[in-house]
Amino acid sequence: MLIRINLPRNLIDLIMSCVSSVSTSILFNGGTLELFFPSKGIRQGDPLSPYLFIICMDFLGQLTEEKCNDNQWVPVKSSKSGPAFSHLKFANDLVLFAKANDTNCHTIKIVLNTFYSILGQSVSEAKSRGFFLPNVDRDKRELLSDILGFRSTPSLGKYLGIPIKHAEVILLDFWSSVFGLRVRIALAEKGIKYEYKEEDLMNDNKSPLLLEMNPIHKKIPVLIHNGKPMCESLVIVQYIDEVWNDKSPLLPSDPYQRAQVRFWADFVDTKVYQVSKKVCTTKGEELEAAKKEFLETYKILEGELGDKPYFGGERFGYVDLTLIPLYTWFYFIETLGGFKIEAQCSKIVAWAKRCMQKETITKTLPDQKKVYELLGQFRKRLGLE
Ligand SMILES: N[C@@H](CCC(=O)N[C@@H](CS)C(=O)NCC(=O)O)C(=O)O
Repeated sequence: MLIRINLPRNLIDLIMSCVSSVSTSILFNGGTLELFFPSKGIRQGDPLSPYLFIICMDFLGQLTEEKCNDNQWVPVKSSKSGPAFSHLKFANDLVLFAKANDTNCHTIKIVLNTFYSILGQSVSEAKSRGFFLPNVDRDKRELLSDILGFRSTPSLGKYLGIPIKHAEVILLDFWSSVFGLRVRIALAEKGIKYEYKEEDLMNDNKSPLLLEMNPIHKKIPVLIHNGKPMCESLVIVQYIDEVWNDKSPLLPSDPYQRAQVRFWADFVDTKVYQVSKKVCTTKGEELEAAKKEFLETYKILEGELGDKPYFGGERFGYVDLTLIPLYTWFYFIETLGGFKIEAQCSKIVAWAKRCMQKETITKTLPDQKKVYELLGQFRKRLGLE
């Protein structure tokens, strides 16, 4: 490599004599053992090693620049008129930047292979990751990750020990909202860090941010990703599943299966949620009728669940996520209605308990007793108590 970067012959000889003449001995019981010559030359910590490291990394920079000049590697720009950059290097932390296409990924692979073939070291695939911006779809990510030989990641993690804030996620929500909970479960399933902002819905004191981000419905949940807002829990969950698609898939990839799970999620919204609300907000005969309809609706869901552990089959999926927040109302509904859901819908209760064994669910769902108090307050406000 020293020849390849055109160092003068006498300097190369000097460096190589330092590298190859190194000897080591071990201190043992107060004395030194016999000298030996490490086959790989100098060790980490040797005064010469940082200089050699800088020369090597500079060579990698040269290889990268050559490819950028030949237009085989299109670097990334910080803004439309901003400077283009292809790499960030500090010590052994290396970040390469390129437009997400086949040519660029092939070039990166060639550059890394050239670098490592000359240095005699290979890239650690286990320690390397590909990070893609949200506009790169799932298929393309997979294709490009295959070319690079690295797995893709939704987070760049830390650079020089400092977390890289590449995607800002903010959630406007209300602690017990069955709609907001869907989004929080999806974020937990995907392991996404986000800023949670509680809205004061009880006093109808919505924040200016909520009114600006959801001017149509003025409702939570609203997810703001890199400054861009989106509304409606089921829309948000699908967005999360598409953008952070390398972990815990929520919707199936088959179009027909996707249509099916969307149907059942819609059923939860239009039927299960509505009938649960009816139970919570009625009394007397109306309540009795609502209870009956409630159990009938859950019976339909039990039919869809069949013998599967989850609506998603073997895995917790989109329909499970859509429905499980309503489980937080069960204690209130049972107490109010004076009946046990489990007595008639044991499959649903078993399913809910199964979901509750997942950390992402238990850590997200509020305590049923707290929800009980809140729903009781609602009933009082409605003049039902
Ligand atoms: N269909 C919407 C429903 C959202 C919704 O009803 N949010 C309620 C809280 S649970 C809300 O913001 N209510 C305030 C209001 O109606 O002013 C979704 O799925 O996100």
